[in-house]
Amino acid sequence: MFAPEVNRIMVTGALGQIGTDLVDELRQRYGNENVLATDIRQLSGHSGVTNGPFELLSVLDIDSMDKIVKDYDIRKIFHLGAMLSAVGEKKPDLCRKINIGGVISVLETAKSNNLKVYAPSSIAVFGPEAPKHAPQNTPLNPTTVYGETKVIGENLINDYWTKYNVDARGLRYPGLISWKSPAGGGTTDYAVEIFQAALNHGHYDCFVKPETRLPMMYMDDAIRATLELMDSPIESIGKSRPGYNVSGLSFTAQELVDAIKDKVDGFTCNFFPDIRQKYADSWPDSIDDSFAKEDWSWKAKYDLNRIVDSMLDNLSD
Ligand code: AKB
Repeated sequence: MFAPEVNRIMVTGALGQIGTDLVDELRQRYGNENVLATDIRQLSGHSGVTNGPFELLSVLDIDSMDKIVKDYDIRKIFHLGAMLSAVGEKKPDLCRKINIGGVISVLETAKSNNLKVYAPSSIAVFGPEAPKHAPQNTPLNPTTVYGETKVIGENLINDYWTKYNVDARGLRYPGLISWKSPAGGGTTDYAVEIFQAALNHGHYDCFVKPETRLPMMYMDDAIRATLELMDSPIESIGKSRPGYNVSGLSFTAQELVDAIKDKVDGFTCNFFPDIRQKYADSWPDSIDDSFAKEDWSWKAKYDLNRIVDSMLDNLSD
């Protein structure tokens, strides 16, 4: 079934926004049959990961995870199964359970099967007291439950590395903009939804204020950052291993609207801030990623114009 010489990879949360793009890239690099997509949702004909193996898997079901890892001879896990901020604040108990429990399942499975792990963190680890240009090292006092789960996830990665030598790594993802799969349940989702709305309706009702500035990144950059981090030799990975700051760009909601208006004739946007404004306000405006630059030579490629062009092109096809 598999090519024997390749390190087989498993992705959790493979049907989500990041998973869809990551599985695609991994399968192009290593062959469809060497990348196992898993998700708690059933694979449908519409999802982007139908071209290779798939297993239904709850990230809380550690026995099934262990069995699948053994059955498929998995050597590396990319753990993307998680709940995002907006949904997480509505269901805090479930958010803690899935986000913390999922990381524990993956780290335990990695410990007993000697696997390498990627488990992402987020800019949500920062709280309102952190500097607005967020440094790598600053006290982490998030005010969202989602942010708390990401801080705990980073601590768990550190723990399993120092105590059990599990080579797990993570990035603090900013808001991610992509077209292959819709975003869902996050605060930064407006920066994705707006493109589809602009093309389909010429109008978007935005749920944050026009002056809201957040760190953002195009998915191509995020996938490249993920794989560059994971492919870096262990000696180059420093103390930031559980959550490297990675910067793409930073813009306000109004700046995004203006950039889309330049390309979509007649596009209009109204602003009706809701509860997600509060989560956005608690996060930094931009990110200092000098540790990622120094340790493994990180550099983003996409600016706002390039993102807008690429999003509109791909969504119009
Ligand atoms: C969210 O909005 O919840 C995520 C994140 C910043 O981690 N995109």
